[in-house]
Parts: sequence; C-alpha cells; structure tokens
Amino acid sequence: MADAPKNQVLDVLIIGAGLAGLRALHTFRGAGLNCQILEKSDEVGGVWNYNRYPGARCDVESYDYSYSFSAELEQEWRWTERYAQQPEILSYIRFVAEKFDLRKHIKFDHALAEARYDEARCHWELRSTRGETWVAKTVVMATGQLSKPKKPDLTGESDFTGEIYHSALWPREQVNFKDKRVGIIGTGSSGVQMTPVIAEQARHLYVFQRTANYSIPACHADISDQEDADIKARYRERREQAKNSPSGLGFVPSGKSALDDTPEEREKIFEAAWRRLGYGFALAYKDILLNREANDLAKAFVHRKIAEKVNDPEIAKKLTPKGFPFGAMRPAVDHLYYESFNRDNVELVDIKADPIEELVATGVKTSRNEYPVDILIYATGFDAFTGSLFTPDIRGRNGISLQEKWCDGPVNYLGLSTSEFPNFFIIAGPGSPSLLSNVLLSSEEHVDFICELLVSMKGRQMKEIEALPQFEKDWVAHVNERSKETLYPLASSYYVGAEVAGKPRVFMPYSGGVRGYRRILERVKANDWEGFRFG
Ligand code: N01
Repeated sequence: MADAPKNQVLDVLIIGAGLAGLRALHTFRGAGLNCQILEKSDEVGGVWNYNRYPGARCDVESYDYSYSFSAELEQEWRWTERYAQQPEILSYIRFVAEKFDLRKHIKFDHALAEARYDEARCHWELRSTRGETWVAKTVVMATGQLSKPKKPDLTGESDFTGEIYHSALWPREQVNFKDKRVGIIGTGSSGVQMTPVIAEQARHLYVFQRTANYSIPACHADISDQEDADIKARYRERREQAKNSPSGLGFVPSGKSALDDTPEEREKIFEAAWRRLGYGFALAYKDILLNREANDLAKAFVHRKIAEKVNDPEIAKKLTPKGFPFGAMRPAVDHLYYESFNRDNVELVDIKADPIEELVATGVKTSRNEYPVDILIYATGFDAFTGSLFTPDIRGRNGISLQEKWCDGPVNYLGLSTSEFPNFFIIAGPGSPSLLSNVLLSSEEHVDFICELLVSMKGRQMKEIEALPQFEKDWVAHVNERSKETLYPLASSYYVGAEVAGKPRVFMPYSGGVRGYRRILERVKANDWEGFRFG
C-alpha cells in the first residue's frame, strides 16, 4: 500500500463504531492516544444500527446493558423498559456519541478492506473498501461477534417475486406486513422475537423451523420513576454485583444444586426464576449448565411450560427442543412466542422433516409442499465470532493472514491478542467471555485492559507489543478445558462453530465466567503484562 499517508501515523485505528468501538475511542482518547474509528455504515451503533427488525430488543436488562464508565451518563439517561427495544438502544448510543463528542473521530462509510503489518516500521498500513489509506501503530478490532449475517443458500432466490429481508440487514424504512403472507426462516433469538410482532400484523405467517431452541419469557416491564431512582441511587452496587456474577448479568446463581432440593422446592425455585429472570433462568441453580441430571430437571420444567402455552399438542411437540441440554445453545428470551402458535394465522413448518428445496416465484417450496409468501425473512443468524474478523484481509508478520493463522480455530492469548500480529487487539474476541457474558461489560473491561497496555508500551518507549506463542497455546488449552466442565459443547451451536459448514469445530467463548476471567487479567497486569513481549 504505497499510497498510505505515512506522515500521519495514528496511535490507534479502531474498526467499528458499535458499543465497543465507541468506548475504545473515548477511553483511548482520554489516555492521550491519537485515534480514529473506521465505520462501514453512515451511523454509529454497530449491530443495533443493523438489526432493526420488528420486536428487536436486548435480552440483558437495560441498566446492565449500558456503559459503566461515566456516573454522569448513568444518571442522565432514563431507560423506559426493563429490556430496551432496538430504537431506544440506538438512541442511547447516539446520545453517547454526542455527549462525548465522538463523531468527529469517526470515518463513516468506510469498511476495512485490508491491513498489513510493516515489520520494519512497526506499524499497520490499512485500506478501506473505498480505497482510502491509513497508517496506525495499533489496530483494535471492535467488529463484534455477531455482525456478519449468514444467508441460507437457496436455489431459486432470483425467481422469487416477493420481498426478501435479513433480520440483521433490516431496512430503515418500515416494512408493511398488512395483508401480506410472510415467511420467517430461522427460530433463534431474532426469529423468536419477531414472530409475535409480525403475527399481529400479517395476513398469514409461516415460521420455518429447522431446530427448535429454548425460549424463556422476558417478563417485560416499564420502568417506573421510583424504580429508576432506586437503581440510580445504588448503581455502583449494581455494577459490582454484575462484575462479580459469572455472566456479568448480575444474576448470582443459587449456591445450591438442582439435585439437592425436593421436587416441591425445586418447582418453586424454577417457577420464580421463570417469572422473573429471563436469560438468568439458567442460573436458578448453580449446576444447570454443568450437570446433565440437573439440566434434565430444568428441561422437564421448560418442556412442561411449552406444553401449557401451546394449545395443539402436536405443535407443542414440534416446538420442544430435542437432543441437546437446556441452555447449551443460547436460549432466546421472548414475549408471547409460543402463544403465537395458537393464532389462526400462524403456522409452524418443520423443515427438518420437510426440508426447503427451493424458492419459486410465489414462495417457498419444500419437499412436500409449497407455501405462498409475499415477504420472506431470513432470521438465519451469523457467521459468529470470526466472521467479521476474517472479512478484511489482515496480515501480520511475514504476510501471514489471520485466516491462515486461525485455520484450525482461533489461536490467541486471553481472547484479545494473537502472536505474529503485533499491536493488534480484538475486543471481546473468541477465547474471552464475550457471548457467554454481558458482552458490553466484557467489552468495557477489554478496552480498559488494552488501554493500560498501550499506555504502558508508550511509557516504556517501546514500539511493539505481542502475545507470546507459548502463552496463547496454553490459553487455548485452558479455554478448551474450561468448556469441558460445562454442557455447552453438547449442542451444535455457534459456540462450537457449527453454524457454518466447514468451520473448525472448536469451542469459541471462554466459559470460566467474567469474574474468573477478570482475575486472570489482573494477574497478567500485576505480573508486568505476563505473556506479552514488548519490543
Ligand atoms: O441467529 P441464530 P439469531 N435453513 O444463529 C436457522 C444474539 N441476539 O439471529 O439451528 C434453515 O441463533 C437456524 O437453524 P439451525 C443472540 O446472542 C440477541 O436468531 O441452524 N434454517 C436457527 O434457527 C443470539 O443467539 C438478541 O438448524 C436456518 C436460526 O436460523 C444471536 O444473536 C436478539 C438456515 C439462526 O439462529 C443470533 O441470533 C437477536 C438454513 N439454511 C439476536 N441457516 C437479543 O438480545 C440458519 N437457520 C434478544
């Protein structure tokens, strides 16, 4: 990249203006680093800018899925619902961008195309998809774990005469479902969230389900002024509780095993968790995600709930997940999902039993039937964890690409740094708690850690920082070991790379919990950045 403006060397180029990238910009800038963000969209927000589908909302409570770095911001922003909807989260992110004057350091409409490490100069040369170039001492990837949408590969797509949308590339204009026949392919969190909302608007809705997943009622609620005041008065305490909980969600698992309670006591605990905890239902007992027998008890409870909610026993049976432990695939958190199948205008199509063969001009053709649709929605998820990291061509020492280095799965240290790629960091990358945690909390912790590391490098007048190969090897082994203590590997999910054919089957996130992970980061720091080499 000979045309790079070599006279303007940034300290840090951050990729992505989502929640993680904006936090990185604010923090790095505050530490005196000269930085900029490259953002592929014309707006801040990352996934919350793209996932505008009907019913989209966060399944982490609003007060926990928000920045913790500014007490003033915490007090100023007023959340209206326990689980914020996408427009409210996007408004919050825009508010943060204005309040901290972040936009002036964001280059919008530029996706990273290429990044090359220049070993002689110890810096990165980067080019956007629009051909503009940058030089930066350090690159920080804030590109998210679920940001590369995955489409089903259906023949006949060009013959289909209706409209097609992907949940994660939703248009800004309102999609009108009135009097329309709609098909949703996919029953993960996105499909589950949009189903009840679209069911109310459409003439007819087909939900094409390949794998039934678990869903827990969200128990949405508005936030009263009193509740807002109470939470704000004790916000620090709430943050501490979240930081010290295994998931960063603030739910502390009961100290008990599900096997230790009598059936009556267990029923009471499950019922209370089902009615209040949303995603935290999995933490009603300490061993639901660790022990098969305990998990079976939780499963039986949820299966019973599904049967109670769905009038037709045959449909209830199809909606009941089979073949993997409860929570091993990330459960959805819903509002009236199962109840939607009691409506006359909603039909569940089991595409495991009757697979989709192709799209035809008027709709979806399965091996046994044809379903006429005017609007087809792909709620088919993402190439998770590595999809967004492999989209640009990133090359470290000796021209090795990240994709080549990670051909058998992510190899990194602490989920944020990989050898042969000096001065290159990933926020909440594979190998860190990321998607097994409140990802905003985990991202903020990574930003602070990376910032301290960069300031330390500058203070030592060093030009390079790089993970040591032995430490990353040990870290990958540790991530694998920890995963074996859990039931997560027992489902074919994106946690294990099963969502994309041909992807290496390795366990992606760190399952040791955010508190345990933070202790490791603190130890690394206390031991003078153990596992990193300054050069
Ligand atoms: O994606 P998913 P998602 N033909 O991968 C099916 C977060 N999130 O967008 O399992 C037919 O979970 C696939 O079936 P199968 C959250 O972390 C959070 O829903 O591969 N079907 C599955 O049913 C979540 O876990 C929130 O058999 C195909 C579905 O599509 C993550 O994002 C909201 C198919 C994909 O489910 C991803 O959720 C939304 C094909 N070719 C998302 N390919 C909240 O905060 C895939 N499927 C609440």
